[in-house]
Amino acid sequence: MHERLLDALAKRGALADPAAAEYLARSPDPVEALDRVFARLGNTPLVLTMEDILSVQGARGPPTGLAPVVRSVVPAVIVAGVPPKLRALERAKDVAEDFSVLRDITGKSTCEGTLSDFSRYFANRLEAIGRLLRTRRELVGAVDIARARRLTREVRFIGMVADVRTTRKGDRVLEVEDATDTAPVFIAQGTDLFRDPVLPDEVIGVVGRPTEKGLVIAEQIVRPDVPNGRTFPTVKEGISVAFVSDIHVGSRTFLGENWEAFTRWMNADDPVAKSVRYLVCAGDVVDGIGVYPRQEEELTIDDVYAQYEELARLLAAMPDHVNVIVLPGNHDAVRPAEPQPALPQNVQKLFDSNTKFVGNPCAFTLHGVRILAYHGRSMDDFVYSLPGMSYARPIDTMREMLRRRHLAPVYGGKTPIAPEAEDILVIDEVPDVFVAGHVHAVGMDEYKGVKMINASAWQSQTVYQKMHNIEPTPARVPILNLRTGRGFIKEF
Ligand code: D5M
Ligand code: ZN
Ligand code: FE
Repeated sequence: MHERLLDALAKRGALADPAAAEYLARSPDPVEALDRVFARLGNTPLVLTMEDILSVQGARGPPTGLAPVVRSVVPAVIVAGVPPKLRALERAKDVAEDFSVLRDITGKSTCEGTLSDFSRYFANRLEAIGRLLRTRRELVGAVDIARARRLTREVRFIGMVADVRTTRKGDRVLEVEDATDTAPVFIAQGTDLFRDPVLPDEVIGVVGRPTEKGLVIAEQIVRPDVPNGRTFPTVKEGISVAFVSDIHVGSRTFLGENWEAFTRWMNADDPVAKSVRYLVCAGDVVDGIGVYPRQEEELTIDDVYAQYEELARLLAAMPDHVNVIVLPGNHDAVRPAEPQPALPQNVQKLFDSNTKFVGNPCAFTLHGVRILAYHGRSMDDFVYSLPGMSYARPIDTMREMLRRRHLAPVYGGKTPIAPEAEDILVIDEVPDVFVAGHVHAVGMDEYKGVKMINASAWQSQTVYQKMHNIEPTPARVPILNLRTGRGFIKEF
């Protein structure tokens, strides 16, 4: 949505449904248009709807500056700034816990990092994503690469991208590999295919024409993607889930006062706050020690256990009926290689029983809603490797992960990956909600029925971020109502 419009809505403690938001965003000056609607409405509604806008346009016709009505083709997406209708809310303390872990490496890690571990890992990735690709209409009749190389008609095959290179003329060649052979796949510059770059180690489907020289000219690159037509599950409990990330307790730049404001709100007599039954913490819950050079200069708590103790104290101040789900990130006290197991017992024992510890990534359900939580380290690789990606727009990289059905496709980049027997970084089942953090920017959107949330941070701009021009949007909490599937972002 229009950023200034979002800000203006937030400043009024407000709220617009998707159609109204899109309608306003299309006017030449959305903020002015919003102000005019509010002025004519008299009092600010909880949720500004299209009906509200139409009602103030009345017989006098549209207020100048407002674009003609455009029927929204956007499905009921989550729109930042839209708290749920009151009747959708229930008191969380009256609702029993319903949480179960579906997929998590904790206690199941087997890899030792040997060469055979690596070949087994990549074979598993190829197999798992290959299985998803084989259901695609475009790949019916796909053959293995050894066979494809002997054919002269149009070929279809599935493989892992072993290499991406640019020719002297500026075209692109992918080396695509399966267990039988490797094929060079040619993508001409200036084509639509060229504008949708392929990452190293992605698993893709190729539809193309072999040339006499042994190249395959790509006609289509097929991604496993998310199937169309997904809908949010039906949940009878009107409870909410709040998402936070990157608390970085122990850092000088930890935003303690904002966190306190969040805690106060959670304990306040607010219908939305009272509906929050779960708090998901998507990693980097403390700043850690020795994570980057000279980190000690930026710490207020220079002992990692003391950092977790402080976090435990902060979480204990949340209402008793709020269950907290904590996954680790790259600053936390577990192995950095992904998938990361849950924080160790000696850390867990510092917390009360309302706090549950899971691995990174972790797929779990809350009241039947499938949630995929991932700290998001691989966003560093996406921003580095994919033109158009930015630290300020994590949602874009999350969409790219969903299209590729993999959380961290690039091996050997900034994201350390452990070669486990099963590649659980593969998004095998499409989640209803996909949450990440890491880049300290808030975001909420929807892609083919999957709600995507980036959970902001509780750390102001660090020295590193200042040097790299990364502008965080901290102290914002995306909150999702499980009954309506709608979310909004609350700023503290
Ligand atoms: O990372 C917070 C943000 O800062 C995220 O956008 C990555 C960026 N960052 C911070 N440190 C580094 C290094 N050393 N390399 C690359 N990118 C970095 P967080 O992990 O939460 O501190
Ligand atoms: Zn962080
Ligand atoms: Fe991080």
